[in-house]
Amino acid sequence: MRYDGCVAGKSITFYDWPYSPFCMKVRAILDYKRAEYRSVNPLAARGRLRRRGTGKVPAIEIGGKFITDSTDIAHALDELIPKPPLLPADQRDKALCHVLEDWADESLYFLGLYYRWFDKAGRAEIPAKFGRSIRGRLAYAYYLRLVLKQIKGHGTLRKSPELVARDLERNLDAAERLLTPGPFLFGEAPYLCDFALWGQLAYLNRTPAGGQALKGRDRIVAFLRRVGAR
Ligand SMILES: N[C@@H](CCC(=O)N[C@@H](CS)C(=O)NCC(=O)O)C(=O)O
Repeated sequence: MRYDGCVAGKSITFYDWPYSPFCMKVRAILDYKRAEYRSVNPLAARGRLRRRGTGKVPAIEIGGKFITDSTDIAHALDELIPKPPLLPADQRDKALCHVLEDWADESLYFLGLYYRWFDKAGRAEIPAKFGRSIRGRLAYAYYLRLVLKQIKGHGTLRKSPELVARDLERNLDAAERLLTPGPFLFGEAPYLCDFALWGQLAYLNRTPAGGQALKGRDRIVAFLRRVGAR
Protein backbone atom coordinates (compact mmCIF):
# COMPACT_ATOMS: atom_id res chain seq x y z
CA MET A 1 0.00 0.00 0.00
CA ARG A 2 1.81 3.05 -1.22
CA TYR A 3 0.48 6.12 0.51
CA ASP A 4 1.47 8.19 3.48
CA GLY A 5 0.29 6.50 6.61
CA CYS A 6 1.23 5.15 9.99
CA VAL A 7 1.80 1.66 11.33
CA ALA A 8 1.47 1.32 15.10
CA GLY A 9 1.77 5.11 15.32
CA LYS A 10 4.97 5.18 13.24
CA SER A 11 5.24 6.54 9.72
CA ILE A 12 7.25 4.54 7.20
CA THR A 13 9.33 6.06 4.39
CA PHE A 14 10.82 3.58 1.95
CA TYR A 15 13.73 4.58 -0.33
CA ASP A 16 12.82 2.33 -3.18
CA TRP A 17 14.69 1.88 -6.47
CA PRO A 18 12.18 -0.17 -8.50
CA TYR A 19 14.85 -2.32 -10.21
CA SER A 20 16.86 -3.35 -7.15
CA PRO A 21 16.29 -6.99 -6.08
CA PHE A 22 16.75 -5.96 -2.43
CA CYS A 23 14.12 -3.23 -2.81
CA MET A 24 11.85 -5.81 -4.46
CA LYS A 25 12.37 -8.06 -1.43
CA VAL A 26 11.48 -5.29 1.04
CA ARG A 27 8.54 -4.10 -1.08
CA ALA A 28 7.12 -7.64 -1.15
CA ILE A 29 7.48 -7.86 2.65
CA LEU A 30 5.77 -4.49 3.17
CA ASP A 31 2.90 -5.63 0.99
CA TYR A 32 2.73 -9.05 2.71
CA LYS A 33 2.49 -7.24 6.07
CA ARG A 34 -0.07 -4.85 4.57
CA ALA A 35 1.98 -1.90 5.76
CA GLU A 36 1.23 1.62 4.63
CA TYR A 37 4.28 3.54 3.49
CA ARG A 38 5.56 6.48 1.52
CA SER A 39 7.87 5.67 -1.39
CA VAL A 40 10.85 7.93 -2.24
CA ASN A 41 13.04 7.71 -5.36
CA PRO A 42 16.60 7.23 -4.06
CA LEU A 43 18.15 9.06 -7.02
CA ALA A 44 16.51 12.21 -5.69
CA ALA A 45 17.73 11.53 -2.13
CA ARG A 46 21.33 10.39 -2.62
CA GLY A 47 22.80 12.93 -0.18
CA ARG A 48 20.37 11.94 2.56
CA LEU A 49 21.03 8.23 1.97
CA ARG A 50 24.79 8.77 2.29
CA ARG A 51 24.52 11.00 5.35
CA ARG A 52 22.14 8.79 7.27
CA GLY A 53 22.96 5.29 5.99
CA THR A 54 25.42 3.43 3.79
CA GLY A 55 24.34 5.12 0.57
CA LYS A 56 22.83 1.83 -0.58
CA VAL A 57 19.21 0.96 -1.13
CA PRO A 58 16.91 -0.26 0.25
CA ALA A 59 16.74 2.10 3.19
CA ILE A 60 13.75 2.80 5.35
CA GLU A 61 12.70 5.23 8.03
CA ILE A 62 10.36 3.85 10.65
CA GLY A 63 9.10 6.54 13.00
CA GLY A 64 12.22 8.61 12.23
CA LYS A 65 14.66 5.70 12.74
CA PHE A 66 16.82 5.17 9.66
CA ILE A 67 17.62 1.55 8.77
CA THR A 68 19.65 0.15 5.85
CA ASP A 69 20.19 -3.41 4.63
CA SER A 70 17.20 -5.48 3.59
CA THR A 71 17.79 -8.06 6.33
CA ASP A 72 17.81 -5.48 9.12
CA ILE A 73 14.82 -3.78 7.56
CA ALA A 74 12.93 -7.09 7.42
CA HIS A 75 13.64 -7.82 11.08
CA ALA A 76 12.57 -4.32 12.11
CA LEU A 77 9.34 -4.71 10.15
CA ASP A 78 8.70 -8.12 11.70
CA GLU A 79 9.05 -6.57 15.15
CA LEU A 80 6.76 -3.70 14.26
CA ILE A 81 4.14 -5.86 12.54
CA PRO A 82 4.49 -9.42 13.93
CA LYS A 83 1.73 -10.96 11.82
CA PRO A 84 2.09 -12.72 9.47
CA PRO A 85 5.53 -13.77 10.80
CA LEU A 86 8.66 -13.60 8.63
CA LEU A 87 10.46 -16.40 10.46
CA PRO A 88 9.44 -20.02 11.01
CA ALA A 89 8.71 -20.98 14.65
CA ASP A 90 11.05 -24.00 14.77
CA GLN A 91 14.62 -23.03 15.77
CA ARG A 92 16.34 -25.19 13.15
CA ASP A 93 14.03 -23.89 10.43
CA LYS A 94 14.81 -20.37 11.61
CA ALA A 95 18.54 -21.04 11.13
CA LEU A 96 17.94 -22.59 7.70
CA CYS A 97 15.79 -19.64 6.72
CA HIS A 98 18.69 -17.31 7.54
CA VAL A 99 21.16 -19.39 5.52
CA LEU A 100 18.80 -19.52 2.53
CA GLU A 101 18.23 -15.78 2.72
CA ASP A 102 21.98 -15.21 2.77
CA TRP A 103 22.49 -17.54 -0.20
CA ALA A 104 19.95 -15.55 -2.21
CA ASP A 105 21.34 -12.14 -1.13
CA GLU A 106 25.02 -12.92 -1.38
CA SER A 107 25.33 -15.56 -4.15
CA LEU A 108 22.39 -15.29 -6.51
CA TYR A 109 22.67 -11.49 -6.43
CA PHE A 110 26.04 -11.54 -8.17
CA LEU A 111 24.73 -13.79 -10.94
CA GLY A 112 21.90 -11.31 -11.46
CA LEU A 113 24.37 -8.42 -11.53
CA TYR A 114 26.56 -10.28 -14.03
CA TYR A 115 23.73 -10.96 -16.44
CA ARG A 116 22.29 -7.47 -16.07
CA TRP A 117 25.42 -5.28 -16.01
CA PHE A 118 28.19 -7.30 -17.67
CA ASP A 119 26.38 -9.43 -20.25
CA LYS A 120 26.04 -7.37 -23.43
CA ALA A 121 22.32 -7.96 -24.00
CA GLY A 122 21.52 -7.30 -20.33
CA ARG A 123 23.51 -4.07 -20.21
CA ALA A 124 21.91 -2.71 -23.37
CA GLU A 125 18.59 -2.43 -21.49
CA ILE A 126 19.91 -0.36 -18.56
CA PRO A 127 20.33 3.23 -19.89
CA ALA A 128 16.60 3.55 -20.56
CA LYS A 129 15.86 2.89 -16.87
CA PHE A 130 18.03 5.84 -15.83
CA GLY A 131 16.54 8.15 -18.46
CA ARG A 132 18.28 10.10 -21.22
CA SER A 133 18.78 13.34 -19.25
CA ILE A 134 22.35 14.38 -18.39
CA ARG A 135 21.66 13.44 -14.76
CA GLY A 136 20.37 10.01 -15.83
CA ARG A 137 23.36 9.40 -18.07
CA LEU A 138 25.84 10.44 -15.39
CA ALA A 139 24.09 8.20 -12.86
CA TYR A 140 24.26 5.26 -15.32
CA ALA A 141 27.99 5.81 -15.94
CA TYR A 142 28.64 6.05 -12.20
CA TYR A 143 26.73 2.87 -11.33
CA LEU A 144 28.14 0.91 -14.27
CA ARG A 145 31.67 1.51 -12.98
CA LEU A 146 30.67 0.77 -9.40
CA VAL A 147 28.78 -2.44 -10.17
CA LEU A 148 31.50 -3.87 -12.44
CA LYS A 149 33.99 -3.24 -9.63
CA GLN A 150 31.69 -5.07 -7.21
CA ILE A 151 31.22 -8.10 -9.49
CA LYS A 152 34.98 -8.26 -9.98
CA GLY A 153 35.66 -7.93 -6.25
CA HIS A 154 33.21 -10.76 -5.58
CA GLY A 155 35.10 -12.96 -8.04
CA THR A 156 32.30 -13.62 -10.54
CA LEU A 157 33.86 -11.35 -13.14
CA ARG A 158 37.16 -13.19 -12.93
CA LYS A 159 35.51 -16.38 -14.21
CA SER A 160 35.00 -17.28 -17.85
CA PRO A 161 31.44 -16.87 -19.21
CA GLU A 162 31.20 -20.69 -19.37
CA LEU A 163 31.94 -21.04 -15.66
CA VAL A 164 29.45 -18.34 -14.73
CA ALA A 165 26.80 -20.08 -16.88
CA ARG A 166 27.55 -23.34 -15.06
CA ASP A 167 27.20 -21.58 -11.67
CA LEU A 168 23.87 -20.22 -12.80
CA GLU A 169 22.61 -23.67 -13.84
CA ARG A 170 23.69 -25.24 -10.52
CA ASN A 171 22.04 -22.50 -8.50
CA LEU A 172 18.81 -22.67 -10.48
CA ASP A 173 18.79 -26.47 -10.12
CA ALA A 174 19.15 -25.97 -6.36
CA ALA A 175 16.32 -23.42 -6.27
CA GLU A 176 14.05 -25.72 -8.30
CA ARG A 177 14.72 -28.61 -5.88
CA LEU A 178 14.28 -26.43 -2.80
CA LEU A 179 10.90 -25.30 -4.11
CA THR A 180 9.77 -28.89 -4.53
CA PRO A 181 7.11 -29.70 -3.42
CA GLY A 182 6.50 -26.00 -2.58
CA PRO A 183 4.64 -23.79 -2.91
CA PHE A 184 7.23 -22.00 -0.69
CA LEU A 185 10.65 -23.02 0.68
CA PHE A 186 9.16 -24.27 3.97
CA GLY A 187 5.81 -25.38 2.61
CA GLU A 188 2.57 -23.47 2.85
CA ALA A 189 3.70 -20.06 4.17
CA PRO A 190 6.32 -17.67 2.77
CA TYR A 191 9.13 -16.54 5.10
CA LEU A 192 11.97 -14.05 4.86
CA CYS A 193 14.08 -16.45 2.76
CA ASP A 194 11.22 -16.70 0.22
CA PHE A 195 11.09 -12.94 -0.22
CA ALA A 196 14.88 -12.80 -0.61
CA LEU A 197 14.86 -15.64 -3.14
CA TRP A 198 11.94 -14.08 -4.99
CA GLY A 199 13.73 -10.70 -5.30
CA GLN A 200 16.86 -12.27 -6.77
CA LEU A 201 15.06 -14.70 -9.10
CA ALA A 202 12.68 -12.00 -10.34
CA TYR A 203 15.68 -9.72 -11.00
CA LEU A 204 17.47 -12.51 -12.87
CA ASN A 205 14.32 -13.38 -14.80
CA ARG A 206 14.23 -9.86 -16.23
CA THR A 207 17.67 -10.25 -17.80
CA PRO A 208 17.77 -11.77 -21.31
CA ALA A 209 20.07 -14.67 -20.29
CA GLY A 210 18.39 -15.25 -16.92
CA GLY A 211 14.91 -15.31 -18.47
CA GLN A 212 16.14 -17.91 -20.93
CA ALA A 213 17.73 -20.04 -18.18
CA LEU A 214 14.52 -20.00 -16.14
CA LYS A 215 12.38 -21.34 -18.98
CA GLY A 216 11.02 -24.82 -18.21
CA ARG A 217 11.84 -24.58 -14.49
CA ASP A 218 8.23 -24.95 -13.50
CA ARG A 219 8.56 -24.67 -9.71
CA ILE A 220 10.54 -21.46 -9.96
CA VAL A 221 8.20 -19.99 -12.54
CA ALA A 222 5.16 -20.81 -10.36
CA PHE A 223 6.95 -19.38 -7.31
CA LEU A 224 7.75 -16.15 -9.16
CA ARG A 225 4.10 -15.76 -10.13
CA ARG A 226 2.81 -16.64 -6.67
CA VAL A 227 4.97 -14.19 -4.71
CA GLY A 228 4.65 -11.52 -7.41
CA ALA A 229 0.87 -11.78 -7.28
CA ARG A 230 0.89 -11.01 -3.57
N1 LIG B 1 23.13 -6.28 1.62
C1 LIG B 1 22.39 -5.14 1.15
C2 LIG B 1 22.69 -4.95 -0.34
C3 LIG B 1 22.08 -3.66 -0.90
C4 LIG B 1 22.66 -3.32 -2.26
O1 LIG B 1 23.71 -3.82 -2.68
N2 LIG B 1 21.95 -2.41 -2.96
C5 LIG B 1 22.40 -1.96 -4.25
C6 LIG B 1 21.20 -1.86 -5.21
S1 LIG B 1 20.63 -3.45 -5.68
C7 LIG B 1 22.98 -0.56 -4.12
O2 LIG B 1 22.44 0.29 -3.44
N3 LIG B 1 24.09 -0.32 -4.83
C8 LIG B 1 24.71 0.97 -4.88
C9 LIG B 1 25.96 1.02 -4.04
O3 LIG B 1 26.58 -0.03 -3.77
O4 LIG B 1 26.35 2.15 -3.68
C10 LIG B 1 20.90 -5.36 1.44
O5 LIG B 1 20.49 -6.50 1.72
O6 LIG B 1 20.15 -4.38 1.45
